[in-house]
Amino acid sequence: MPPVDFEKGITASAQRLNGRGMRFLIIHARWNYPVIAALVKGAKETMINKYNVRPEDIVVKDVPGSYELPSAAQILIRQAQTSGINDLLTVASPKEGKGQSTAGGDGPFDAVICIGVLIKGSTMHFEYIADTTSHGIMKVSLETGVPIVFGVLTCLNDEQAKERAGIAGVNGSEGHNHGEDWGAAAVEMASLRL
Ligand code: DLZ
Repeated sequence: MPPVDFEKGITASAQRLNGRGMRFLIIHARWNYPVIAALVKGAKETMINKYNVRPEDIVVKDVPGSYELPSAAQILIRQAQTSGINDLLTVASPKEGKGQSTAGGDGPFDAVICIGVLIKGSTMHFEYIADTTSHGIMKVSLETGVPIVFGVLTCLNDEQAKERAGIAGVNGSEGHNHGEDWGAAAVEMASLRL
């Protein structure tokens, strides 16, 4: 049988997506921060540069670790559904600075990206956190009706994490920044809500 030629990873959507006026929340863990920072940057830059999202319509919040992502998502989604996102912008992540929403006006989030990096250690922590976090994120998404992109890397070692964040590893390979895919997925999922 001849070898099958296929593109690994995500194929671009056939839709023409435009994120202008949409509001997004990125919540990221602070564990394994250099990798996290690259992933958050990849997601934000893709939304802004490829999908026309206004920087001021992306709220970035941080939590201690990946385990905290689902509960933070639920709290912030509900807060925005009740009061809009402008109150959240005044207390945005210190690393990101304060934003101001003007484009889409105030209102709920159209999609959320939860970003974390889990690296396997010598105990069972990794398995428990990965399992709980992935199920928790889906549960919050289904309960709130807001799409949440699963931006949690579950890696066996540091090199795998760096490679998936587009950071050069020991062999010089930069891999691919998965944050870019998550940014595109957030805009595509938000477009379902229009
Ligand atoms: C405790 C822990 C461990 C061992 N490893 C990671 C990790 O690789 N990535 C991550 O995001 N968080 C880790 N944490 C922290 C937990 O997610 C959580 O913050 C703590 O257990 C407190 O609830």
